[in-house]
Amino acid sequence: LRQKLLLLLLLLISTKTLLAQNPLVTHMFTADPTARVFDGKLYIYPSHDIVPPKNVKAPRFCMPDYHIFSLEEGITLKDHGPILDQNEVPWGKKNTYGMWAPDCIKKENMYYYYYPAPPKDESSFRRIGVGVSKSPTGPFKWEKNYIKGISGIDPGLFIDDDNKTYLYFGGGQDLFVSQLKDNMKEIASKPIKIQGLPSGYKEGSFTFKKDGIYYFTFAHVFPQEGYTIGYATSDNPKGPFTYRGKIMDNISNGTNHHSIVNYKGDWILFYHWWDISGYNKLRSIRADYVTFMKDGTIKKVKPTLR
Ligand code: FUB
Repeated sequence: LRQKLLLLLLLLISTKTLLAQNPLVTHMFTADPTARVFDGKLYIYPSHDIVPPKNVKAPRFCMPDYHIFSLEEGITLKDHGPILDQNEVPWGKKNTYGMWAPDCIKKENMYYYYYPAPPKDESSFRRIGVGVSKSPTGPFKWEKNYIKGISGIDPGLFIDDDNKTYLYFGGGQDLFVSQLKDNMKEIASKPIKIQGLPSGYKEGSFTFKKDGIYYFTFAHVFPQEGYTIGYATSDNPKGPFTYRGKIMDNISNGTNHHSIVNYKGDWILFYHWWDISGYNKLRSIRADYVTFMKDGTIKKVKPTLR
């Protein structure tokens, strides 16, 4: 028993150590981390920045594919990618390097991976595609068409206690939500604008529920400050929400796409910075602990930057 307790203690310490060891991934650039805990195990679904290859005119970000990471034994982050290349998107425009922030969610023992990409029919800046797998790390069976009735970036998923699934998306002055059908591949309701958010550019939303409160968090550009992480709360996943303030001030990271999950009893914020490159288009994912106050508000996170 003593040995087991010691091992448990070591595992707990190493988990904390790992998350304090920012950046979390050093063999490639990673951004926009959506962390998920499936059956007690931590997975990270980020996007992937690269240095633009020769002869490629650098788009705003240069993002060719997706990798998935899992935390093994609470110590090592394992890379399971690439799981989807830009030129394998059935409905996608080739060689656009536009594979922006994804998400993945588990429903009834299946895993659904959502991603935005530029469509070959050029009907929109980004459409949102989905793939399904029996495993959180794939392989995924990719749907032939994008999800009809919505367009935009940054898909974010939330499944409520009653099993209703919501797809949040968008980047701009407004963000949107649609309920999904049980098949997870079609919308059940037309997108509605999320009410109650402050003015200014917003993107990269992440929704979760804690103690009966729906938290809607989002990257938010303050005119004088730049990208921050803001949050709003509601008693309904579709809103209207009440803006509660900032979770993180601007850290000059270019954008501030993030996620917040509870892993082994700790609330953790995953976000990105440019630790390795010194350049905010070649980002690296990181994590820091989040503190909730007794009244449900969130204490501003001070990132452990160097
Ligand atoms: O990383 C590419 C795009 O920039 C993401 O989709 C946005 O959230 C922003 O981080």
